[in-house]
Amino acid sequence: MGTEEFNAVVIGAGVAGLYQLIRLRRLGMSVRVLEAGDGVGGTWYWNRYPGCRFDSESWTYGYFFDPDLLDEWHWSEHFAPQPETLRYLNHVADRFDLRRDITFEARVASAHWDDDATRWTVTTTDGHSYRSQFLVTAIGALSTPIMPNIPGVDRFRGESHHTARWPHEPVSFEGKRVGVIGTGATGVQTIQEVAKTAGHLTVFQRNPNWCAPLHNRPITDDEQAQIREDYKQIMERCRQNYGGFVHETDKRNAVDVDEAEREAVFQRLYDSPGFGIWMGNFRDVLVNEESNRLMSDFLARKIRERVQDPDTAERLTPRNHGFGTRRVPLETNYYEVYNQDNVRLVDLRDTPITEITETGVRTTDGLVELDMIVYATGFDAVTGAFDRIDIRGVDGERLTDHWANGPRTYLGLNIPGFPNLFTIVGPHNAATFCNMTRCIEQNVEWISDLLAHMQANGQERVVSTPEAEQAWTDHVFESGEKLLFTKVDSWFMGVNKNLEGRTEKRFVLYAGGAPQYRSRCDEVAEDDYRGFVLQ
Ligand code: NA7
Repeated sequence: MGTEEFNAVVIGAGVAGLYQLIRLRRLGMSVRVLEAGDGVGGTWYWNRYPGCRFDSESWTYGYFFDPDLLDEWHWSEHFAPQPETLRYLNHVADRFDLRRDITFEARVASAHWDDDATRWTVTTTDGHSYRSQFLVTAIGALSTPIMPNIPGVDRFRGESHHTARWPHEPVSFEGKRVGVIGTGATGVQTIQEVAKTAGHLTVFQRNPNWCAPLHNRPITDDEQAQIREDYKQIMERCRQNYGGFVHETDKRNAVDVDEAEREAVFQRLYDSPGFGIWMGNFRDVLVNEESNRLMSDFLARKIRERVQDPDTAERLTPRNHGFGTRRVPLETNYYEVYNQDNVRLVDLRDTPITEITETGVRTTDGLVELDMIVYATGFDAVTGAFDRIDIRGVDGERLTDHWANGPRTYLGLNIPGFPNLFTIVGPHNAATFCNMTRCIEQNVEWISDLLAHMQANGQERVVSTPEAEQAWTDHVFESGEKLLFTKVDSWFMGVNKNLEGRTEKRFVLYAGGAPQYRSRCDEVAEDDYRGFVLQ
């Protein structure tokens, strides 16, 4: 098989890969996008589980780079469901005629750098190879689903699905005995939906999370018109917000206002749509233990109000971490599900799962017989997709070796020893903790500007220095120090108990916030790409 030559190879045709393709074309580059799925959409292609939808306001998640695109697309709901987002990304692919540069069902196995030739050789699992001067990974932070390390996982003879590998055909729960394992953001969305039709639903919960109401509703024509009119302000608000959301942080500390006022703010946030409760709360809620406890107590009261059985309410209330220190699932009648006769909560802290059998899930309390098991057990987050590609840089250095003690990068976008490689939403990049498209656009535009700069200066090779990497890694650690989430086990901190060697916390995110990240990237560019060697 011959090797095809391109100026750039992009891995992944999700939100990041599609936009990167558009921008590389504008630089006159020949580009090949390699996509494992048989369609575009990335996250929104793979995650077809029931109830999957945005937790970002739809109108803040779409691309902002093209005013005509903004003008012509109508989101039907404030928090659009997955099929609509997938339609949107397909629309983008059609509108910009992107498919002709994408190879589908092409899963990348390796990417090796040849320093003499200044070329990457990228090989797919089916044996095709591609050579390019530049390589951009757009492989997602939550794209490597993980099954639980429970004995017998392959033995179950009924239907079973991981939420991130959901079938393309409709799945019916009607009258079935369904078990859902996992109560993260995905589990919560799934449970709400499955409970509507399942004959019986058993939720296997290891740890509860602090959930908050989504308050979704259709977008009326008047609202649509208003959103269009307000786009400039919406963009600016997203630019200012820590996580790229439209919400504005309350400049006050929760501990500095009196109880009545604090309670009123918490209630207003609880009654408001989206992540306002997380991203628009008092500024100290995610850093001050006392403020965090006040918020958590408020939510614990809400759970007790909404769940009829006091024992179940207690089991649904997190006791090992405070509000917002793990990803906040947004919900619609999630807690009320536990008031239904056809739903039972199994608390795995008391009765752990011992095995999956041919017919169900066995806990220390006995066998729960099931027709279907849904695994909402999450991902090998942030570094998982990188670890599954054999990426080698100068002198054959493996990226997995470079990151053996945790990721190290410059700006979360490049790694010393790995020239002409850019990692959109890579570890230590603000995009890992962001209203994704907002940070992805920043990543893509910054990379594209650097490539334009190289073209203008006749440069062929770019790589960051070890000193720049060290300084950035130090900054990443420092920027997270004060945040309470760094003390809690979750995928934010690289903990995954299903994977060997991943029980200890390690920094995989950038916690300094999107605005600070953007200004640091801009400073680097203005300072002649400080920290990079351009040749
Ligand atoms: P998460 O947030 O990683 O949640 C995974 C859930 O699965 C969580 O409740 C886990 O419990 C549970 N889990 C994982 N392994 C097991 C085993 N072995 N036994 C029982 N329960 C288990 O993944 P999501 O898909 O919900 O969300 C990922 C992100 O996608 C989310 O943050 C959004 O940004 C979109 P644990 O809490 O570890 O005890």
